[in-house]
Amino acid sequence: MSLTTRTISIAAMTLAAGSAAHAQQLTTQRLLTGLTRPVFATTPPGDTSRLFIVEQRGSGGVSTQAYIRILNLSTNTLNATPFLTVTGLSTGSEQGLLGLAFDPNYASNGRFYINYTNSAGTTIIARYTVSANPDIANPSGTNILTQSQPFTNHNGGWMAFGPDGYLYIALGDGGSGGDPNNAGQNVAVLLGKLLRIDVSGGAGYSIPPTNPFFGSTSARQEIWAYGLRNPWRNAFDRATGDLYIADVGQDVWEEINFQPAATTSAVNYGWRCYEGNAAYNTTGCQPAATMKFPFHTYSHSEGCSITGGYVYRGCAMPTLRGTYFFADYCTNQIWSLRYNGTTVSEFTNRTSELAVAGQTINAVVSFAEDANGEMYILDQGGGELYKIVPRCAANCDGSTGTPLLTSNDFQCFLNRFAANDCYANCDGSTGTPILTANDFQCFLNKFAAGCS
Ligand SMILES: [Ca+2]
Ligand SMILES: [Ca+2]
Ligand SMILES: [Ca+2]
Repeated sequence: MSLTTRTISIAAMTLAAGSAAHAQQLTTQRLLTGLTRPVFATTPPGDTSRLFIVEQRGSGGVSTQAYIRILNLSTNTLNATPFLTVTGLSTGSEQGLLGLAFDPNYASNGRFYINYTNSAGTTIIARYTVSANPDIANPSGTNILTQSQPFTNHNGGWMAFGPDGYLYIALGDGGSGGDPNNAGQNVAVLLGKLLRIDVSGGAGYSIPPTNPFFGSTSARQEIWAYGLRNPWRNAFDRATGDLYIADVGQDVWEEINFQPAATTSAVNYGWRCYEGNAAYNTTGCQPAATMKFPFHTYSHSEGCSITGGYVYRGCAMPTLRGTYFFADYCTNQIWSLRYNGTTVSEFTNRTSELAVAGQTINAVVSFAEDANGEMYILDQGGGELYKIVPRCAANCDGSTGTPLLTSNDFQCFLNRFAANDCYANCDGSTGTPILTANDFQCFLNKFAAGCS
């Protein structure tokens, strides 16, 4: 069938395909239950078939042990054998295995990095490698960076490689409350910082020469940004390289900070001088004008501990591309917004939209992205993994009126197909070419099935 003929037949079907209107765009699929304190998930670069789920501790019934487990995304099944088992962990509520990052060259060097607190509560960043079996890691790693922790809380834990190929590591202020050791504002220590290191060498790490304190004898050269309390889940926008830092507040304010990709200097995000935009303890502090304040805050009337998410850049929900998701761990609220570096728009509470009858999304400890940019929610309350999906996959134009599906959606699909947009890969194929006549048939089927 030619494209033109198919277009006509598609258009003719718009009259037949009635569907109930739904004003909401999103819902969730619960992919897994029964995980043990899931805390993070990620994938090796370009690996669209698997999601690596980090359990915090208690895996296999052992309190000091954590697994990294592999979910096969084509079958939604977990591998029986963990990818990696980490032992000797500390067991405080904010301790355990906290972070995972795959090397940008993982496909060739098999390297990945984990962030955990050992039995002494010390933060360990360690390098591991995959074995000859792509689903199993070699059991022993090499410590490349350690940081003692004065208190059990505020360990940070997030790690990711930036678009520059350097490893970014989030460290909290060391804990207790109010940053009693003044770590956040002290650039002579690593706590309360975002670090940036070069792990591309044979062993250990080196300092990128473009780090703001490179060559300093008074400041720690690993520091990329400072003035952070407990940056709990940060994210690089995979399209722009902009960095979103969600910093957990002390008593009143939760905050999200924005670092444009072009940033080169050491940005001071304010803690313990400021909590959100409010003065917390300004004794001995630099002027506020030298600090960067969050672009979005919410008070403890709405939550108590922010969980940063990601900027959506996936295929399935094209009208949401560029939308940043985040949540509150305590009140189970999930929000989204857009931020262009100046202005917040489309601020939306997504909580009821993402809820499914009979399921409860609570204790949202992290979001995750797969290699296609589709987004997931890790629910520590039920040990669950949810995927954020369109409520109506054929609603290509993201319309919210009645009816939801119209001829505009066919035109939208055709346009996206012509533009080689991954939304048009309706059948989820992975071969070459990725867009074929099957995708038209698939879209027709989804349209005809309607939406409820
Ligand atoms: Ca701040
Ligand atoms: Ca529509
Ligand atoms: Ca396809």
